[in-house]
Amino acid sequence: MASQNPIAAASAKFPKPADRTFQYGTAGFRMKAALLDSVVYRVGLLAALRSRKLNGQVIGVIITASHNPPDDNGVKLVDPMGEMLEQFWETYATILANAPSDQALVEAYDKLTADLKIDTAVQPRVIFARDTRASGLRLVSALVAALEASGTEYTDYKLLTTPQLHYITRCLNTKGTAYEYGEPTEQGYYEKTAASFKAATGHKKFNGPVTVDCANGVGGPKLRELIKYLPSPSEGGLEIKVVNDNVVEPERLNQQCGADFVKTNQRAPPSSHSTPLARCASLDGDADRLMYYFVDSDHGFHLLDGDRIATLAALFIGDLARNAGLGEKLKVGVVQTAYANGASTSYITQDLKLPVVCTPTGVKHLHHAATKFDVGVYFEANGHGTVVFSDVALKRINKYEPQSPAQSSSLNVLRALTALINQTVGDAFSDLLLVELILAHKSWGPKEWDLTYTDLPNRLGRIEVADRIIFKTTAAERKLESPPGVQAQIDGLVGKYKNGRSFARASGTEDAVRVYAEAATKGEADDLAAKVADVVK
Ligand code: NG1
Repeated sequence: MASQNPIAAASAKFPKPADRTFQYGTAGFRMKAALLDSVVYRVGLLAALRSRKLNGQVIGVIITASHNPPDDNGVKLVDPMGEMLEQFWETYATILANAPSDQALVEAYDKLTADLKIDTAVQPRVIFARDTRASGLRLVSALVAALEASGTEYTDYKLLTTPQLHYITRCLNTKGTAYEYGEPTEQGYYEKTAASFKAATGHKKFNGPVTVDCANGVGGPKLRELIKYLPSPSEGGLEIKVVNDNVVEPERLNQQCGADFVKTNQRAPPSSHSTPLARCASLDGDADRLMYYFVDSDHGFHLLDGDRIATLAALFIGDLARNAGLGEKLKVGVVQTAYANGASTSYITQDLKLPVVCTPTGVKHLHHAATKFDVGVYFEANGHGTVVFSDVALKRINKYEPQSPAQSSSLNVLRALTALINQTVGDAFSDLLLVELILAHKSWGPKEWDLTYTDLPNRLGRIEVADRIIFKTTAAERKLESPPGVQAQIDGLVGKYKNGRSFARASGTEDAVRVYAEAATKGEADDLAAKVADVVK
C-alpha cells in the first residue's frame, strides 16, 4: 500500500540512514554530503507544506554548506520575505528528517498538514539553487523528487550565491505590491546592485583596486558577472581583481582561502601576494560572509572583520542621516554577538554614541533584533551581516524634503544605500560594495579604517567534550548556567586579567564547545583561553 502514495514511493529512493539523528540548526541541516539525500528529500516536502501554509507564497531552498569542507553539504529554507525559516518550523523540519521509514514519513507529513490546518488545495511554489559543490546536482534530484511527489510548482535557479536566492525569493513574493523589491532574476539582482552602487558612489574616487578571494566557490563566477554591470575602471569605476575563483576543481573550495580561513587563522590565504596597504577581501563558499584585510610596510597582517564592517557602516549611515537632516528621525542601532571584540562595542557606544544589542549566535537572532531599530546594522564577527531599514525609516528617507544642497546630497546617498544593501540577509557582494563606497567617500585607505579603534587581543578555541549538550547558557550566551559552578570558575579567572572577558558555549554547528577570551595583551588572552578551556574540559 505504502508504495502507492507518491511521497512514500519517491522517499524509497532516498532512504534515511538508520543510525543518524538530524537536527535543523543555525545553518539548516549541514553534514557530510553522502548523508544528506533523505534530508534534502524531506526538506523539499517541508518547503511544499510551508508554501501551502503561506497561501502559495514562494519558498526558497538553498543547497550549500557555506565555508565547510568540499565534501560537506547542507540545505536551508528561505521564507517569503527572504528571511530565514521561522524558528517554529525548524522543529517540523527536524521531525520530517528523522521519520524512521517511508511510511512514518507520510504519517508525519499528514499529521503536520492536519495539525497546522494546511489547505491542501493551495498550489505550493518553491524555487531553489545550489553552490558549486560536486554533490549539489545529486541533492537537487532528491529535492525535485519531493517537489514532484508533493505536487509543487518549482523553478531551478541552478548556481547562485545564497544571498541571490534570498533576493529572488523576496522579489517573487513582493512583485506587484507596494513593497516590490526588484526584478526576480539573477540579472535583476546585478542591475539593482550596480545601479545603486553607482548612485551611492557619485563622483567619488576609488583609491586603487580591491582584490577579492572567492574561496573557489560560487562567488567567483557570480562576482565576475556582477563586475560586467559596474562602471569600468576606465570610466572611474572600482577595479575588482577576482582571485581564487577555480570552480572547475570543486575540491579546492574553501581550501587555504576564503573568509573562514582568514578569520580563523588570522592571516591572508597563502596564495595572496598583496602589496602594503592594498585592500584585500575574502568571501566564503556561498558568498554571504566577507572579511577585509591588508598588510602594512613591515608585512604585519591586519584583519578587518565583521565588527569592523559594522562599525564602518554605522559610522557612515549615522553621519549621512544627520547630514541629511534626519538625525532625530532615524534611530540607528548595532546588533552584535558575544564574539564581537569588546573594543568594537566600546567604540560604538562611546565614540559613535549608538546603542548596541547583544544576541545569541546565528544571524536569525541578529536580524530579528536589528529590525527593532529604524536602521539596524548587524554583523557577526565572522563577516556575516547586513543593514536593515524599517518600513517607517524607508518612508521617512524617501519622503523627506531636503532643506539645502548638502542635505540633498547626503539624502541621495542614503536612498541609494537602501537599494544597494541586501536587506534579506548578509550578502558579501553588497557588503563589499558598501565598504568600498564608504572608503571612497571618506578618502580612507584600510589603515585609516583600522585606526578607528584598536582590537583587544583575543583567542577563539574549540574544545571537544564528552557531551556538549550539558553546556547551557544565558545572557545571550555570555554566561553558563550549567554545568553548575563552571561560570563561577570562569568569572574567577577573568577577574585576574586586565580587560579580561571570556565565555564558553556549545557550538550549534559542530560537536564541540567554543571558548572565547580577550585581554589587554595577546599573551594574556591566550593564557585566559587556555585556563577557561581547562575548566570546560
Ligand atoms: P557555532 O558553531 O554555533 O559557533 C558558527 C559561527 C556562527 C554562525 C554559525 C552558522 C562562530 C564563532 N560561530 O556557529 O557565527 O555563523 O556557525 O554558520 O563564528
